[in-house]
Amino acid sequence: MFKLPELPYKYDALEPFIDAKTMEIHHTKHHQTYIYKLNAIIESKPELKDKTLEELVKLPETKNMAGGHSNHSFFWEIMAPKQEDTDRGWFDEYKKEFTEKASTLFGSGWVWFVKNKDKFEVVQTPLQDSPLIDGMDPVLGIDVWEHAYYLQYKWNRAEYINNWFNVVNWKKVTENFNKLKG
Ligand code: MN3
Repeated sequence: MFKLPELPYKYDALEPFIDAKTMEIHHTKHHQTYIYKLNAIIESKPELKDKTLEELVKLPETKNMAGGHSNHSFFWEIMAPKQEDTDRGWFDEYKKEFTEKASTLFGSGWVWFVKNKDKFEVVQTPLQDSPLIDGMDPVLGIDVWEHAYYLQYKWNRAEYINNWFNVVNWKKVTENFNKLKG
């Protein structure tokens, strides 16, 4: 049985860039619902009982709910209250493409900066598809489902994306990057 992980900060910690209400609903309703539904599927199919989350994101019958759980668990960890002056120069060459792909993704999904085989790249995934499905290792990723920003930003996804960079946990994602860079 999977359980909702606690956030490493308070719901209002990312204000003014992401409002407390959005964070609370996103965590306690959206993320929690993926977990409830994932657990229900597993309960109804004993053959899934011993699968890891990384395996479940790849299976047709669980990929939406397992991906929702996996993606959000990752997402909470790569955000943090605004930090001063963490070195993020390594991301400069990818930021424009990341922003473009996040702005133009049609419908609901995610945009990721990943290591894919031996190179780093920016990729979109539809709905709750996890980058792990294709064996990609995420460094950072943004949720561009409307539930991630609509209360505060309404239709203005571009403004959400721009502001979101202020609450990226640059210390953490720089660690991710350095680890994958090898
Ligand atoms: Mn979401």
